Amino acid sequence: MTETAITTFVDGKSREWLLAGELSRSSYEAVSPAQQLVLNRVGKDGYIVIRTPASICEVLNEYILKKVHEITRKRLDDIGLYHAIIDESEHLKIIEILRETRFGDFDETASGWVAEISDQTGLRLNPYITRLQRDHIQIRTVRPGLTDFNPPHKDAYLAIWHDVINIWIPLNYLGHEAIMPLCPGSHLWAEEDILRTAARGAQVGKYKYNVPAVVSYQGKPLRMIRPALGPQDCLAFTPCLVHGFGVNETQHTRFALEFRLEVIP
Ligand SMILES: O=C(O)CCC(=O)C(=O)O
Ligand SMILES: [Fe+2]
Repeated sequence: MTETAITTFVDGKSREWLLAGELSRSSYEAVSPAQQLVLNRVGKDGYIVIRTPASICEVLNEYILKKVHEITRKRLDDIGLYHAIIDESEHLKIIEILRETRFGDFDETASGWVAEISDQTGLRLNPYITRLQRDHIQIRTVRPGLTDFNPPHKDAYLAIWHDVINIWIPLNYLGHEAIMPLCPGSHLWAEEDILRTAARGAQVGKYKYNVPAVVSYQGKPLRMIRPALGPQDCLAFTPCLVHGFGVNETQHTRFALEFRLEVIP
């Protein structure tokens, strides 16, 4: 497989990474009526900062500590210290299990979160994603100094995400250096100016990704920024926005929650 050295900027600082996968110019079908509602809401940047719904961080911190204990019998008080006590084989088991998290694990509390996000975005939202035939609530773990993060991507290249809004929530706020990077306005880029892999066509290190990796725009490296988020904030963004490459430049493990909500036209 072809391996290409890619340069990506985050807040003006360049980083090199190796991508295994074939690259070609992008194309994309027309946005769905549901996605059009998201685009109307997120404006020219493609994302908005909203307040994190009450109790999410608390409930999810508890949930992670409990799962880590169930799987490894190790007791952790602060999820930020995860990397210091969990070894690689335990980590692989943990992420496998965390991948199976569902809204149902949080009962009625999760409906309250959806209602708060509906209120703040002014969109009618439903956790059940018709094209996926289930809900999507995913805990992402990025240990400091490791390549646990996904490559820059647009989730909307996968049809299952055509009708959703993405919500990204830091579960342990570690300041600016742990916020997920994105390219403001990239949802408006002409597709033929984007170079990317196909679905299931990207491998970075030992990880393979379903979502296509985006590597350049108009023949130039991506210039990503970490948006300004305070401790009580989260991001609501269109899946057509280029984001990811969440290098963790802190000394702690960064846990974030991503969930996707279907937009009802
Ligand atoms: O947490 C990250 O760095 C990536 C999250 C992501 O790709 C998403 O929320 O869609
Ligand atoms: Fe994503």
